[in-house]
Amino acid sequence: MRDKPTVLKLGGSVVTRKNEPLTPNIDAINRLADEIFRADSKPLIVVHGGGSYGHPIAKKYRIRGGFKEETQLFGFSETHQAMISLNSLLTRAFLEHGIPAFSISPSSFIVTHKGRIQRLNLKVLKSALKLGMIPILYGDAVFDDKLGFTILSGDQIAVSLAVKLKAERIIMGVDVDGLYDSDPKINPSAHLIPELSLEEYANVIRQVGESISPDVTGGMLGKILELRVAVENGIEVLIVNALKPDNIYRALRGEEVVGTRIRT
Ligand code: IP8
Repeated sequence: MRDKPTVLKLGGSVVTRKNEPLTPNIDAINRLADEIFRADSKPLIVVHGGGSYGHPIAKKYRIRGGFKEETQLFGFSETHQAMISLNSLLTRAFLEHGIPAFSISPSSFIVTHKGRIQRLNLKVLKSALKLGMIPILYGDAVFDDKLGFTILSGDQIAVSLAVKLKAERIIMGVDVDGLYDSDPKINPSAHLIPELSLEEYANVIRQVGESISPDVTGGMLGKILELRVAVENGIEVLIVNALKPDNIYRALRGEEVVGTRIRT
């Protein structure tokens, strides 16, 4: 067992079917559980996104913007429950594939300030890691000391944990091959950026920000903005397509894999 942990983020568009409400991608979940088991890379923390579980409910009740009226309380709780359901599916699949996974609910140990994580009590997580367990967390509906409540993305959790625990690397499992110079879902001649240094960050952010369509901006642009802090802290980031078989296995093993590698 290495001593520096790896943080693996599995995107919501990987573990759910993004356009079908409350529909998990069971095939992907089982395949990823098998890859994580075979890779046997510890210490490991897994964080997953909301996809078609958390996002539609959070949007319907306008949870991200904070508490405004009482009916939202139901939406806040429903969003959290949807994420618990998705997390249960993943945790169960992991256990059945021989991974000693342990589910940890972010809203029970994180309170944000205007949407940002201020402090983290890492006691529970560290105890699980010490025993050789694999904590599995998720983007969640959390309490916020200014907004009342908000949505905390799995990306922010992954980066925050990686920085606090001095992780070796963050592997971002997404539904595209990595970071492109424009949106590959719209522009067929978009180029994959295989390597990115901190120096090139500003340029790439400008380029990606200008070229990407507004509805996906939150996606990849939000991700690389969030990941910057990790890179500044010397943590290597690898963005790979987790829908392609064996990519996560190879990334966890440190083997060659198509994707975008970001380092200082
Ligand atoms: O999919 C947000 O996490 P993300 C999860 O990582 C919810 O942005 C609750 C919508």
